Amino acid sequence: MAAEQPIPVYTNLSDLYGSLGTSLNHAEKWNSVAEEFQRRFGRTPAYIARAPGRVNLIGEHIDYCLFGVLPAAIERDILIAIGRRPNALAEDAPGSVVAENMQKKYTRQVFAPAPRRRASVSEDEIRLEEWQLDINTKELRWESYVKAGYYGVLINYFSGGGNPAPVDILVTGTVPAGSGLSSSAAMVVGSTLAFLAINGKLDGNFTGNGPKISKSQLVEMAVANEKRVGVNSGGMDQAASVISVPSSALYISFFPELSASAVPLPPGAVFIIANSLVVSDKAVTAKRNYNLRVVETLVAARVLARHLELKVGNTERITLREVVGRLAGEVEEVGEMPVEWLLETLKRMEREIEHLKPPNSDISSEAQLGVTMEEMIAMSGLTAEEFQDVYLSWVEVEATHFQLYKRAKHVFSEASRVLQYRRVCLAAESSPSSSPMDVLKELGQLMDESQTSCNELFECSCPELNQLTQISKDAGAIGSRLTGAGWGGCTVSLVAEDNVDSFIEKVSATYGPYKGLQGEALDEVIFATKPSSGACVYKFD
Ligand code: NG1
Repeated sequence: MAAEQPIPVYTNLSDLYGSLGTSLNHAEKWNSVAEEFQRRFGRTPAYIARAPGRVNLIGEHIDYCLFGVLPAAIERDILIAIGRRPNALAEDAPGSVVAENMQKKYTRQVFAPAPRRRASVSEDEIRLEEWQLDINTKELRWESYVKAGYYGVLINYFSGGGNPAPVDILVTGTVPAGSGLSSSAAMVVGSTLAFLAINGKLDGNFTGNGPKISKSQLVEMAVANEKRVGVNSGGMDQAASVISVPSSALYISFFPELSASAVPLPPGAVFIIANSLVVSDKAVTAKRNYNLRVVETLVAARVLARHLELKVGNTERITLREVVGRLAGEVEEVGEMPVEWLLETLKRMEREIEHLKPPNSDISSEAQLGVTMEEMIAMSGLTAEEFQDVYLSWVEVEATHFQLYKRAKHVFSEASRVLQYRRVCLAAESSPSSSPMDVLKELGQLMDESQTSCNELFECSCPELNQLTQISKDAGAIGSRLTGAGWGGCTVSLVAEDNVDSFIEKVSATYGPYKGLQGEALDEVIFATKPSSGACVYKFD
């Protein structure tokens, strides 16, 4: 399975470029980071780690409910060149880092992990806390993501002894920040890989022996590492950045465990990313947006489980995917249930969600579908204290009404759309006789339905994203939707190969914020992307 493969380490440029699927512009980028490293640090780097951003084709806000999603890695990526500091001075702290960034606005940073031993705690705790790196989650800076990746390497590989190498690193990247293309996951994956490579840890497991670190192990580390910058993400971004393969989307399922398989995309399908230029700062709006949705979907799961008389522990935070599994009698040890069975159970759930509407109320409009905190606690069957402990003690949320019905309706329908999208792609591959345009239309319709659901039920769109998807449809997109968390950021549109230029031209001329943009500035905000391969490392001689 794709996720169990080792991380590719290339020593030969033609293998590297071949694996990326494209050559020329990639070759230039890799050369320029190596040359710049040489110029700044006086020697060639030992490794360059690459981690791509991702675009989610379909399956929004369902990864943290443990339903499968369908992202693809994009060509835009983060490259991190790294080299041991030769002749490290005696006073150099172990594992100290000089970090530079090719973008001028990100200034040079020097930091070192501090060994931290606390005499009063148990042996286990000493090992876990042995290294300390300051990451201020209230004020994230570019190097915070570098530190987050490094931290995981320190904790996993240097807690039992040994000193990490003092290094110089140079970072460059083309994934726009804060736009739903997972620049943060790419930074953290890239940094984790660079520090693993330079410390000789790519070749073994946590004990330094045994098989090479697998892609799924790197994903697990990167998810844990990203939590250090305060993001409780679902795992889609890191998995897409690490496991993706060219020309395909990646079906990633999270239950009963992380697994990933390539879904070949139909020939002639081009995905165009357009940035709405609305910046949504997830950390700032979390209590009304992202984190509130996480809590609403979790509470909806408990209420449904209670209504369906499924067994759920009082302190358990059951997810909507687990409710579906328990209802269907899925045996976790056997793996994910067959797709048809899952689709059928999802259909049933779309009926059961009626029970998430407010009790005893006469609902005449969608706006009244939410429940108050008191109603929500009563529906959960928990005491107020239990509810607080399980659902509110770890996260801050703010709402007068909680939209359990709408959120669950989005999640179940979106989970079905992912499975249908995947089925259409797989069917097109196995019967190439089907009309290519019909295939694209089926995919486009699922993307459009996803956008409507994100807008009306999950309420994670915004006026600009709605406008941009509409403009995209008018400009010839077969389907168009927001991608990533939403509330700003990018859209992804499915466009037939022959229409790409006219599509970009029309959207650029119509979407207000693009007026006046030309050349590189325009390429920055609207661009076609080919699904690219996942993270890798290049090793210099
Ligand atoms: P963005 O904000 O696009 O990186 C976020 C989450 C994903 C997923 C999507 C919504 C993070 C780092 N990522 O993506 O896991 O939940 O929203 O589908 O929070």
